[in-house]
Formats: sequence, C-alpha cells, structure tokens
Amino acid sequence: MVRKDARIWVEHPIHVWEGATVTSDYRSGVLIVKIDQTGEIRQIKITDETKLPPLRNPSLLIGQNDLTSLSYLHEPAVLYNLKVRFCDRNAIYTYCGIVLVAINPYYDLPIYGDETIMAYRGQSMGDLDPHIFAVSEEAYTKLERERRDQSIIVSGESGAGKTVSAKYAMRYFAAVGGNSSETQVERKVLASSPIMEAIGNAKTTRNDNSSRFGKFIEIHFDQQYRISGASMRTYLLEKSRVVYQSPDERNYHIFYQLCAAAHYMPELKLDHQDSFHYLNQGGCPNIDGVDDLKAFNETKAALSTLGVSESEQHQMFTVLAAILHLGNVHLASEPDADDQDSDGAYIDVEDEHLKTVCSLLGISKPELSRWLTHRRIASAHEVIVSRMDVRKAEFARDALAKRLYGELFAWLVQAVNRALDTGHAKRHFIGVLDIYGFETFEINSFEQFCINYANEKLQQQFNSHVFKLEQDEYIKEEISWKMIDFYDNQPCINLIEDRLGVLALLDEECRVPQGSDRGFVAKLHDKCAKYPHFLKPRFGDAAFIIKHFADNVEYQCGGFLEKNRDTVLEEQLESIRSGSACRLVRVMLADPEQTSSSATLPPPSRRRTTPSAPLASLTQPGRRASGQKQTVGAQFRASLSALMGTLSATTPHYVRCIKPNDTKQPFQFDAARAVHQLRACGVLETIRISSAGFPSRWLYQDFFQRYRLLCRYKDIDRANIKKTCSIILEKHVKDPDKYQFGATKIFFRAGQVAYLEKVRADLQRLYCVRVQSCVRGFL
Ligand code: AOV
Ligand code: MG
Repeated sequence: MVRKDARIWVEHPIHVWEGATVTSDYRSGVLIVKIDQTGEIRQIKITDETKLPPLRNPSLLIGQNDLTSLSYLHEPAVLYNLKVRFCDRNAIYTYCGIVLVAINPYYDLPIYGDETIMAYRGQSMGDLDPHIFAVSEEAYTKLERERRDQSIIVSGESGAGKTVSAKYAMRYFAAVGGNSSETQVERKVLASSPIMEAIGNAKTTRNDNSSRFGKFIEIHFDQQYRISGASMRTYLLEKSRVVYQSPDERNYHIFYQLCAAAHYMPELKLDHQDSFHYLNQGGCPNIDGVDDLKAFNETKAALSTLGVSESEQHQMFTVLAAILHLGNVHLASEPDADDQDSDGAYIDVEDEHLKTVCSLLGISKPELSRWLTHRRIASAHEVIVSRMDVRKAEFARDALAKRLYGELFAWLVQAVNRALDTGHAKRHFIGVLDIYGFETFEINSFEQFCINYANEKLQQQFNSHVFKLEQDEYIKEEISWKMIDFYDNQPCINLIEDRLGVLALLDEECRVPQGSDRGFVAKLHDKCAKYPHFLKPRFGDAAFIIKHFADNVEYQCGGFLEKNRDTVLEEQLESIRSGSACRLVRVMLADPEQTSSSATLPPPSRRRTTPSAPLASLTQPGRRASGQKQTVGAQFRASLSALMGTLSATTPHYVRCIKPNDTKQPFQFDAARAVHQLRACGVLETIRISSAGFPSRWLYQDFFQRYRLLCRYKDIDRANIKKTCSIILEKHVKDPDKYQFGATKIFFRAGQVAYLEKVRADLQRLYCVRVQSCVRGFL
C-alpha cells in the first residue's frame, strides 16, 4: 500500500513520466500527490488497486550502469535512468542485462580513440563504463573461451546510430585482433566501410547517411585469434533511389562525389549535380557538414586500399557517369509524327546525353537508341518489334539504369570480398550485422515493406534468443523459475510469409498475365483480413496496413509488382552487354551461367569464401533451378532465412540504438520518442528477464575444467564432478541465490561469471609470483 511520503511516478503528456510525492496515506480510490517539479497538488483516481503508480528508486541508484541493477524495474525507472545518464552525464551507453543500449548523442565524443580501446582490452563487461568496446571485448573473449562463433547484432530505427556502432565494433576487432603481417586485412576491413557507404548510403529525411542496404560482415580469426580474413554479405539494395528521390532526399552519395570531382575527369562529361534528372528530384544537392569532393578522395583511397586498380576505378566512374547521362536522355513523342504513332517514344539523333552514354560505354548509338524506344514482343509464331509509348520507354530506361547500378554494386561487393579473402581457412568468426532500421515515411512502398520485414525477423531472433530459448532452457534444465510473458511477433511474420500471406499473394499477382498493383491489394484485403496484424485503411483501396512490432505502417501499393519482378528489357541489356567496349560492363552484365568459366572473374579458388548464391547479393537477379527468375521478395525471404540460420549458430550480442530526437540536436532527449523505441524493441522485457533470470551458464564439466584451481586438490572428485562444482561455488559465492544447479548445467545470475573470472585471475597471479620466487630461491 502506498504511504505518505512515498516517491512515485505519475504520467505526463510530454515527458511521459514525472516525479511526485504522496502527501497522505492512500485511502479508497484516491491518491493525493504533490508534483516535485511544480509543487502542484493533484488527486489521482485509482480504479484498480493492483495498479498503483510506480515507485521511484532511491537516489543512490540513479544513473546506474546496468538497468537490471535498479531496485524498481519499470518503464519510468528505466527512462529516468537513461535520461539522467544521457543528459546530465553525457553517458550514451547503458547496459540492460545482455543488451547494450546506445543513445545517439549527435555529437562527437572523445571516447573512441586507441587509448580507450586499450583500456577495454582484457576487461570484463562490468569493470568499466558501458561501451560498444566492452561488448566487442566480450564477444572477442567469448570467441576464445567458448570457441564458438559470435555475432554483434545492431538494431534500432533509422538514424539511431547502427552504422556508427557497427563501425566502432569493427574498429575494435581490427585493433585487438590486428595481424602485423603484410596482408593487413584489418585495414581492408575498415576501408570497406567508406566504399559501401558511398555506393549504398544516401540522405533520407530520417538520416543524412542512411544505409539503403543491409550488411553482415564476418571477421575471420585464426587459431591464435588473430584476424585472418573477412567476408561480407549484403542484403537488398534500394534500387529505386537511383532513378527517383523523394523531396529533401538524395541519390547515393557516390554520384554527388563524382559530380564534385567532375573537373578531374572531363572525359566523363559531368556537370553540376543539379543538371542531372537522377540527382535533382529531391531538391537537396548538398548535406550539411559533408564535403562531397573530400568524400570522393576518401572513397578513392579506400578503393585503392582494397586493391581496386586505378583503371577499374575509372571504369566504375564511367559506368556511374553513363547512368547519369542515361537519365537525361530525352524521350519524347515526335512533334510531327503522324497520328498512329503520336505518343510513340523518339530520341533526337543529336541528343548529347545519348551520345555520351554510348561513347562512355563504348556501344553503338543506333542500337541503343533503337532499344530505348522499341521492344521486342515474341508471340507463338513471330517476333514483332514495336515502338513503346513515352511512359513505357521512360520506365524501361529507368529499369535499365537501376539494373546497371545494381550490377555495379554487386561487382563492388565481390571486389571487396576478394580483397578480404586472404586464402586462409577461417577457424572462427565474429559477425557484425548492420541493416537498415525500421522506417515509416509519409508514403511507404515496397522498399519500406522489405526493410520492416527484415526488422521484424531480427526482432523475432532477439525474442527467441532472449526470451524463448532462455525460458525453454530453464524448463528443460528443471530449475525453479517463474514464466514471463513476452511479445511474440510470429503472427506478424505469418502474415508476411504464410502460403496465402503478403509475399505469396504478391508473387501470384506478378505471375498472372493481367496482374496489377490494385489487383494485389484487392487480394490482400480479401485473403489477409483474418490476420490480426493486417488492417484495411479507412479510405481508398490502394493501400494496406501492417501492425509491426514497432508501429503500424501503411503501404501504398503503387509499384509493388514492378519492384518485385525487377525486370529489365532483355534487348536493352543485350545491346550493352554484347557491344560494350568497357571491360567492367561486360564482366558486370555477364550471364552468371557463363561466367563461372570466364577469365574475367576471379579464379574459383579465390572465390571460396564469398558467400553462397542467394546471400551474395540480392541486387543480382536470382534464378531458380528451372531457370525462371525468382522475385525480389522471394530472394529476400530466402536470404533473411539464411541470415537467421547463421545468427542462431552464433552467440549473439545485442546493441539497441535509440534515436533521442528527430532534429539531430546534440544531447536532446525527447522522452516520448525514446520510450516508444524502448517499448518496441523489447528493452523493458529484457530487463525483467535479465534481472529475474540467469544470463550465464556452464556445463558441469566445462565449469570444472575452468575453475578447478579454485578448490583444493583433495576436494576434487572426478567421479562426481557436480559435487566438486558445488564445493567450488560454496567456497567462493556466499549467496546461494546467485546460482542454481540444473540437470546438465549451472546457471548464474548476472555478474557472477565475471566475479569468478576475477578470483581465478587473482589466484593465477598469486601462483605465478610463488613460482617465480621459488625459482629465484633455487637459483
Ligand atoms: P543508422 O545506421 O541507425 O540509420 P547512423 O549510424 O547512420 O544511423 O547514425 C546517424 C547519424 O547519427 C550519424 O551520421 C552521426 O552523425 C550520428 N551518430 C550516431 N551514433 C553516433 C555516435 N556514437 N557518436 C556521434 N554521433 C553519432 V539507417 O542506416 O538510416 O537505419 O538506415
Ligand atoms: Mg545505417
């Protein structure tokens, strides 16, 4: 029962929660409180006595490093603790059991230097302030201790700091696992970031450097736990951006970098970025604080570090310039065309941009001009070539530009992988996953659907690791434990993946001859209404709503079919593929079936560690065994499923990034925004489970092997290892609540293994000193 002077939390419309003190003992349905900040006296009606306002923690506990060590664990306590650390102490990192919560400071803090890396080296998680380096160190030590692959899974919404966190984790591994050999693979691992950001990141309204693809980098370690190589898988690049940008957004950074460097490469005939249709649609040619020319030089330097030759770089820039010029090729209906062809597409013979595309790619102008305006239609008896209308021709041109960019991206991913493959066998790896965060815009399309689907899968992986596996294990091991409810997002994934779910209905509509975006939505409304996570919008019939774990998102159906099919006119592609004088273009566009024997690709032995087909790059069209092209949705689904398989075979470490405000202000904490993310990503539930549960566990034999030196020789009973373990624990851990004996394993509360490690290290040191003094005495 709440008594007078109790310190509680009451709800607030902006700050979400505010502190108050109870002014008199609680009596029948009303609680009288005084708001701390304003002194206002308020009556709070209590309708359900089991739901009295949450109590505040004693001041001593404010600003704790680990949220699970708070006495009262609930939403206001967590929010307040994070806020005090962030706003008053500039502490952006806080543990939440096994999860690291990282709040984006939008400010460069001096906490990432080499000296900080060295300070975290060899330390246990709880020894120093929470940090991304501490989590990385934990993964590195566990790799050694458990001999099991590890992964760092970074999540959070767009702009929350995932890419930055992933880069710091990689920097840590490069520093501590660095190999002094001449391959210097760690330098290459770090150099892959600026390259991938140049070609795969862009300014969106949510983030100036938003990742528009997902990536999973595996850093390989040898027997001595030194870096021996690395590999990267990428996931579904947002290709539509190449030809279209929403207001205030940009195309991929590399294009602006190229335009900024135009005068170094006059042969590319580049100009100011605003003169290109593919770059000016967002009306936002520059990014505050970004110098595109400087960035261009960094990209070039990184490419050189990765062994991409000057000539290859130049060919890359040539293809990019060709894409920009292609976007400017003017497709118009001929002014004096006769009636029957009045809206047919024509290109002026003098079109400068067409000339430039052809000279850059070394292809025939009449040929390209013909296939930009005509298409081949094959019927059962004959092949007809007919002129396209302007809209269709523009559409086909854009599809070609997207394909060229997608292939260039895929080629670069391969080049990066080649550079990271040192030919050494990998013993173990630490994977770092950085994907695009959950996002919702004014208008959401197929890209947002895929991005949010990926986040839904990751959330499930997190749930299943932290909650399901955890609790299943407790039950299996028969330790006493009270079940905790958690939010399971499987029903939402079912809506997307079921036999008659969103992806299947989309594929079906793509297959039927007269399929349309509208037809797809009609099918959804018909077949998916029964799913609890599906909603039909109140107005219109061109959209559908999915209730995601993070928020409800309304998707507009326009373009879904085309983006899922991802087709390009074969005749256009062929005119470039077969005729191009540019070697890179021929390599990029080579038919996958024929390239395995092609000398232009790296020899097979060097391609060993590049990931297998569906994972390697989804920007390349996948093929089924039947030779039929797989849809983008189907490929994405397969690659996510493989990713989940990989992740579940590792020991995961989670970093949850929080975006504290929408205006990129340093150290501004918008409580409502933060609490929404904390609720959505399961941090609050993690707290409950971590504080109540047993985050570390050891098989009896493994525990004995590691800690046998913590007991006397005569106490060791090899016939009864369990008993020996119990002797060790009784001797060193006085509180029996800190561990439990299960059927095959010992379970420990948070912090206990770190403690035992310390005792072990102290003892070893002591033995060392003794041995040394004996030796000295002997000499
Ligand atoms: P994201 O990866 O989570 O978004 P980023 O990692 O790109 O977000 O972070 C967005 C911006 O926030 C960065 O460009 C930095 O300016 C700033 N930032 C993030 N973390 C830090 C930090 N630790 N210190 C200083 N500034 C930081 V997205 O890829 O859009 O989902 O798709
Ligand atoms: Mg990112």
